[in-house]
Amino acid sequence: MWKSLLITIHMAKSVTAYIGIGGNVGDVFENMKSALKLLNEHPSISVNLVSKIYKTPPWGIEDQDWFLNACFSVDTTLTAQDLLKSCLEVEIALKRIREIRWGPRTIDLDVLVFGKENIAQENLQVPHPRMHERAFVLMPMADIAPDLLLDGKTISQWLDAIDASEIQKIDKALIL
Ligand code: A4P
Ligand code: MG
Repeated sequence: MWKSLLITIHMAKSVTAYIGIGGNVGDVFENMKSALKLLNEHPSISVNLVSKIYKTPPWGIEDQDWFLNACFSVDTTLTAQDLLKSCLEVEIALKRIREIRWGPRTIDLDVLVFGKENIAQENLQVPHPRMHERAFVLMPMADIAPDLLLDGKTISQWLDAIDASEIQKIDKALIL
């Protein structure tokens, strides 16, 4: 029995995933720290690399406060769907209320990349379909995975192709 348990544990495949985190309501820095801590407490998720934090102009709906954004990688034995579920649970724990798409929020967690998987399900699209056009994703992703390939180009190449001039690095670090 112990042998089969050990084999089962050994076989659980670990995947590296990248997650985007951001918000523009309340104490976003504290919410980001709490989100990372909560995810890292999950027995099947370990937070690995964490980017710097950036102050970013609102994308999509421009008439709202600027955001703080960052990205981090996790190693996980969860499926992509279960990782998304854990992210949504953390958003709820941090009082995220869903009102307007692209609107103000305390915290948003987006699964950007999940290993080499391409997922096109109704509730989950990975790689995140809009990440290569967003400076608020590419800038922090370039801190932790500049050479990661996305649709034939690296994160650095995608970042070079867009205007990221308004984005400001802030002088605070996300540490677990
Ligand atoms: N969903 C599908 N794919 C994913 C994925 N890869 N990761 C679904 C996470 N969720 C995914 O999301 C709606 C549903 O998307 C989820 O229930 C999930 O099943 P949501 O967080 O409720 O809504 P949303 O975030 O308003 O919509 P959406 O389309 O996810 O928007 P984005 O792409 O997250 O953009 N400007 C700046 N500067 N910084 C930001 O962080 N964020 C947004 C939101 C807009 N403008 C921003 C920022
Ligand atoms: Mg979202």
